[in-house]
Amino acid sequence: MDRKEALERVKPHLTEHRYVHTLGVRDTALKLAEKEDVEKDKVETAAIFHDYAKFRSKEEMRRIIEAENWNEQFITYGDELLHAPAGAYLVEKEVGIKDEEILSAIFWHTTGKVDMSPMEKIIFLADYIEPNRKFPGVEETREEAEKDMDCAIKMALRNTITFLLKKNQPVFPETLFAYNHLTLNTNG
Ligand code: DGI
Ligand code: FE
Ligand code: FE
Repeated sequence: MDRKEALERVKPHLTEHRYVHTLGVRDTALKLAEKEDVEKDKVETAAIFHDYAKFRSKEEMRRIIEAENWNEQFITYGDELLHAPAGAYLVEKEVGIKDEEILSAIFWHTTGKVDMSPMEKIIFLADYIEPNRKFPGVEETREEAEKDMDCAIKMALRNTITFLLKKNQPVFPETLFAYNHLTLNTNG
């Protein structure tokens, strides 16, 4: 599928705001990909479809996660988590994308995980730092992303965990594991 078709496929599923965000993730992911050993076409496809399920009903997304026997913590740790695994499923079934690297990058884009592949890292980080993102700490993370992708991911995870703690929300275990792992294994 070429870029134009991919954008046409995703657009009806998103609001204007979310579509603009998606274009930002696409541009940022391609920039991050320049320094990594990854297939640029695949990075672009993963970025374009990463929020494909964002506006599906929670019931539909929960049903998918249950039926696939995926970690039930995706259901119990907060509704914002649903669209990542549900998105990987729907992109495969409805759009016909079968590439495991792409699907996995979509699956983990919200929570992150330990030992992410270059593709997973790029999508996770691009989602956090794309130019339309405005939250506190994002500028620092953007600057770090130009120097050291792992350190930037660690900062993004730390910011997200801090945000969740302030709002009295639970933190998905894999997010904490990813943060710990990077804190123990990166400098800066
Ligand atoms: O879909 P986007 O808005 O582009 O971004 P996203 O997929 O990273 O989702 C962001 C939301 O997900 C935000 O409300 C915080 C939430 N989130 C991220 N990591 C965790 C989390 N929520 C919980 N409960 N636990 C997490 O580890
Ligand atoms: Fe998302
Ligand atoms: Fe996103």
